[in-house]
Order: sequence, then structure tokens, then C-alpha cells
Amino acid sequence: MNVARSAGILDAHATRIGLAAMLCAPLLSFGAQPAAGDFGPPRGAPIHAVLTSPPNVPPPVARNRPAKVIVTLEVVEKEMPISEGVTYTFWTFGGTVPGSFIRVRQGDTVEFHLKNHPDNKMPHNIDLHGVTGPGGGAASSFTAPGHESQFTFKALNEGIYVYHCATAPVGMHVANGMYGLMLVEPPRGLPKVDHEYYVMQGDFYTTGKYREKGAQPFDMEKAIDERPTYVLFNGAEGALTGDKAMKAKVNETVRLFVGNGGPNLVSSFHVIGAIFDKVRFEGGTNFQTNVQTTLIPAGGAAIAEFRTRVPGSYVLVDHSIFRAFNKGALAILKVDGEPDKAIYSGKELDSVYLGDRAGANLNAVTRATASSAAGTLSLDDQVHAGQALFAGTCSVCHQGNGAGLPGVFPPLAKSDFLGADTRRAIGVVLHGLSGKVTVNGQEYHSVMPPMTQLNDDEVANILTYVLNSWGNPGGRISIDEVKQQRAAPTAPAKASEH
Ligand code: HEC
Ligand SMILES: [Cu+2]
Repeated sequence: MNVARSAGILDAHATRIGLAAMLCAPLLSFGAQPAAGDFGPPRGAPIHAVLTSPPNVPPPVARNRPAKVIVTLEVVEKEMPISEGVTYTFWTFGGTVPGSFIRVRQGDTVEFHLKNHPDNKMPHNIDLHGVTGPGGGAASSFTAPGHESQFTFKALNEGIYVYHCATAPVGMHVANGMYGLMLVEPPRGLPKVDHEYYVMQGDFYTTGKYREKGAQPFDMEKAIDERPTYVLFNGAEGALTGDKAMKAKVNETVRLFVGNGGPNLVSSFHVIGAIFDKVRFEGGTNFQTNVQTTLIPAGGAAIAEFRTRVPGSYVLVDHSIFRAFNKGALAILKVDGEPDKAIYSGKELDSVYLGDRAGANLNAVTRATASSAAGTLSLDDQVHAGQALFAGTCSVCHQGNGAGLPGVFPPLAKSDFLGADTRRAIGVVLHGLSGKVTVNGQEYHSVMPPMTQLNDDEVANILTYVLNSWGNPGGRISIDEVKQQRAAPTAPAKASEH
């Protein structure tokens, strides 16, 4: 293995090292992994690097000589959606979170231009982990708004490297989305695959709660306490779900360049339903095979590869699993093609498991938010928004058709408990329900956890949907009613007291 992988490096050196060294190859390669490589001065005309926005990756370098490569990256501060109906002012390298993907070849001399857009408010710089030199370029690249800096480095080590802003307060610049990846290809490039994608995790801190609507400012205190409001792949909830899911066909090879910008959290990166055939963990040269979950440190990256074998939706998560289902750390790779029953028999997990987190049908929620803000919220708006939210929040237990599961989860369809006092349901959702409860003549003695992740408008819309579905009595729950109940000092609802 070592011999084979070192051969490329040795070839590149061959002209200078000579035949004698070639004969010693097995000895040299023992314990001497290809380390830093300076393959001499750049040759040929300078090249402008192709930069791509996530999840796209620039094409392979496909060059057999070191070159001078010019990279121009512009810092843009801009407000973008972070979740449905929620915006955040991101600071970006190239207008996206994560920033533009940079791809060069080991031995290249990179002339780096950092531009700070004149409309920006802050100075910025860049620390590239693939740079050998103090600060990874930080001091040389400090740039005020409306200015441009230039510095040059030689890409000595191959691998996948994080870059990030390192201007004070550093944590805040990183938390606002200032990170990305640079791939330094080995001289002979990486093995060919069918798809390469760029995915990067980050944690975000807003003053409002998870999914609280409107423009949300950065919360420094939460950031210091490491209590993120969002944990996201590619800077927004739904950045890689629904129409924006990554795609492949059955029996193709997929290579994921996965980074973690942090600023705080370490990622337990996992793809539900797939096993990584190969992971270059920590972005290093060695790889591990047959990996289920790989740890990606803040400020680190990995290259994960696998072959798609069974069609379906593969969900990328941080397996610190509350982050996936309650903070947004979820992305999808959609694999199309013919099923292979010998490998997997069928019955897809997709809809209920993901619910609204798949982000396919949250348009109704956005519409309801907009009409609520405009004061024109209709029953119809509430029912449609509530339907989408019910699918993601309540249907796992009460089922999509409201029928529940006999003896386990009571029905919401034609529920006499619900019908007897529709306002009581607000308290059930806000505070949970435990103890004995009799619904349509059947006794349940279980626990419904409080749905504390829901906002007032979400609770109002869900319950309005429930009241107007499956033969229930109809009616409307207003946001104000929910607000009042939330403010009222109540103990968790006890079913047996009613
Ligand atoms: C984790 C499973 C679970 C989830 C999720 C859940 N419930 Fe429940 N729910 C229960 C259980 C269990 C009970 C009965 C509790 C008991 O036995 O005291 C219940 C009871 C109820 C009741 C009163 C009984 C009835 O059938 O009328 C209502 C109303 C209700 N849930 C509404 C909701 C709504 C709306 C949501 C979504 C916002 C939701 N639940 C989410 C498990 C769940
Ligand atoms: Cu910055």
C-alpha cells in the first residue's frame, strides 16, 4: 500500500532524485508518507482558479506540472435565509456559506487576492489551513472594506483544508459563516469518481429561538456558552433538501468533501443508510475503510467516499442527533435507479422519518407567516401551514391520518377528548400530557412530551389544522390564545385531572 501510494511522489521527484533513489523506493516509503513536496518553480502561464459555490466542486486539476494559480475571493456581507421565514446577516467568502471551493495541485504557487466589498462594514482576512507560514496568511490578508490584499504561498502538502476568517472577534466572524474548503490535489490527482460534492457544517447563534421568524441577530452570549440555535449543513436549513438535494444514480461513486467550520461543535458525520467505503479522516493522507460515522473537528475536514447501491433518499446528519432533528443538521443525497432487492428489500423510511425537515412543502408555512405579518391570516392559510408542520411534528406518534396507534398513541381524528374542550389542546401541545386519559372509550396511560420547539404561530396553525381535519368539529386557534396560555403559569397538563 505505502509503496504504491508513494510512487506518484517519487515519480515527480524522479528527475532530481535519480535512479538510485528509485531503487530504494520500498525503503524510503517505509514510514515516510509523502509529506511536504516542493516540485520546483511554477511552469507555464499563470492559471486563474475555477471557484465553485457549494455543493459544487471545481473539476480536477488534470495538470502534470506545478503552476502559478491566481485565486480571487471576495468577502460579501449579506442577509440570507437561514431557515423558512428566518433571515440572518452572513459574512461570506464569495457570497455563500460555506465559501467558494478552491482546488489546486500540490506544488502550485498560489497568488491569493482577497477583496473586501465596499458595502461591507467589517475588515476581514483569511487563514488557510493549507498554507505553510505564520497565521496561514491571516496577517498578510487583513483587508478593510473597499480594499484588496494579495499574498503568495506554495501548496506544499496535499489534502483537504479548511480556510476561515481570523479577524477579531474571530469567533464571531466564523460564526457568521466565514469558512470554506481548499483541496490540494496530489500530483496525480484523486481517483476518478462519478460525483463530488462540497458539504460543510457550521453552528449558528441567534437571539431568537430555533425557527423564530424574522431577521435574527447574532447572539454572542449563546456563542460563548456554545449553545447553538442552529446546526447546519451549507449555511441554511433546507440548503441540501427537497429540490436542492444532492443527486446520484445507483451504482455510482460519490465523494464528499466534508468540512466543519464550527466555530464550536465537533461533528459526528453520518449518512443514514450508507457505509463509507473509504474515509480520509481529518483530511489526512491515510484512509480508513468501512466507516459508519466519522468525527470532523471544528476547523477540520474529511473526504468520504462510497458507492451507491440502493435507490432512495440518504440523509446526511450530525449524529449528535438532536442537532439533526431540532437544529437543522440534515441534508439529502437522492439516489435514483432500479432497486436491488438482494441488497435491500424495500419500504422506504423517507416521509415520516424526515417530516417537514425534508423541507419539501414548507411553502405553506412561509405563506402563513407572510399573511400573519400583513394581518390577513385566513383559516385556509392556517390549515395549510398546520398540515405541513403536523407532518413533521405530530404524525410520528398520532399518524398522518390522525388515527393514532391503538393503546399507544390516542387518535386525534374524531377524538372526544379533543372535541370536549378544544382550548385544552393548546396546553397539551405546550406543556405535554401524562397520566391516564380516555379517548373514544379507550384508555391511554402514557406520556406526550411538551412540544417546546414550536412557536406560538406554529402551535396555532397545527391545532387549527387538527380541528379542521378527519371529521373534527372545526374552529380556529389564534396565535394570541397560544401566547396567553404560554404566559400563564401552568403545571404540565395532567390527563387524569380532566
Ligand atoms: C412522541 C409522541 C407524541 C407526539 C410527537 C405528539 N403526541 Fe400528542 N399524545 C401523545 C400521547 C402518548 C398522548 C396521550 C398521553 C397520555 O396518555 O396521558 C397524546 C395526547 C394528545 C392529545 C390529547 C388526546 C387526544 O387524542 O385528543 C392531543 C390533543 C394531542 N396529543 C395533540 C398532539 C399534537 C397537536 C401534536 C403535535 C404538535 C402531538 N400531539 C405530538 C404522544 C405524542
Ligand atoms: Cu471576517
